[in-house]
Amino acid sequence: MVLKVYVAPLPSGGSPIVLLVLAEKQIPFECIFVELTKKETKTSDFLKMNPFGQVPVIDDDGFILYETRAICRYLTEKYAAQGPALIPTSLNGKAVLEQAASVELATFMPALIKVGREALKGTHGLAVDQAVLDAALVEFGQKLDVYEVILGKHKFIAGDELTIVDFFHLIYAPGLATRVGIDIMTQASRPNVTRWWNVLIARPAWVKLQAERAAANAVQNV
Ligand SMILES: N[C@@H](CCC(=O)N[C@@H](CS)C(=O)NCC(=O)O)C(=O)O
Repeated sequence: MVLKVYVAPLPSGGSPIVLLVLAEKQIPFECIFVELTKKETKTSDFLKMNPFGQVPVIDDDGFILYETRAICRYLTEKYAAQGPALIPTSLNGKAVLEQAASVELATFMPALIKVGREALKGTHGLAVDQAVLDAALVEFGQKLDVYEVILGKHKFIAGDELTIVDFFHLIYAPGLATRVGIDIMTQASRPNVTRWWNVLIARPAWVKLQAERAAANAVQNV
C-alpha cells in the first residue's frame, strides 16, 4: 500500500519538511491535506493516529508515526538507498547528527519561536510589542552567532554533508521572511550562516514545494 501522508496545506511548520524529505528521497506517497481551521486533526479517527491532534502524520501500511523529526528520520533510514543519504552511516557521524538535532530542538527553535510569536502578532491583527521583539531578536541572534562559528568549520550543520537536521531548521524560519519580512537568516554579519541558508532554500525540491503552496494559497484566496 502506498505511504499515506497527512499534512497541513501550509508553507511552514513540519508538513513541508516531511514533503521535502519525500521529494528529496523520491518516495511515492499519497498526500492527504488536513484543514486545521475545520479541526480535522481533532476528530476521533485522527486522534487515533496522533493523540495530540496534530499534523504531520504518516501511515506506512498500518505503521502510524507522528512528529516531523521522527517521520523524517524514519523515511530517511527506510529509503537509505535512494536520493541523497541525509543521515551519516558512521558512529561518529551519527553522533554529530544527534548533537546538531538536539541543538536545533533545544536551542535554535525555542529562540526562533520567541521571535515568531511576537513578530507574527501583526498578521493576527494584534499589536507587536517592539521591545519584546527586539529582545527576542537579540537572543536568537546570539544563537546564530554560535551557528556562524560552527558553519565556518563545515558546509552543513552536522558536517560537510547535507542531513535531515539541516532541513529541520526550515520548519519556521522561512515563514518569518516571507510573512513579516524578518530575514534574520541572511544577515551580512553572518556570512557562513547566510551561505548555508541560501543553499538550503535553493534546493530545487524546496523551491518547488514553496511555489506549489503559494499557488494553492493564491487560488484559495481568489
Ligand atoms: N512537534 C510537532 C508539532 C506539530 C504541529 O505543531 N502541527 C501543527 C501544524 S504546523 C498542527 O497540527 N496544529 C494543529 C493543532 O495543534 O491543533 C511536529 O514537529 O510534528
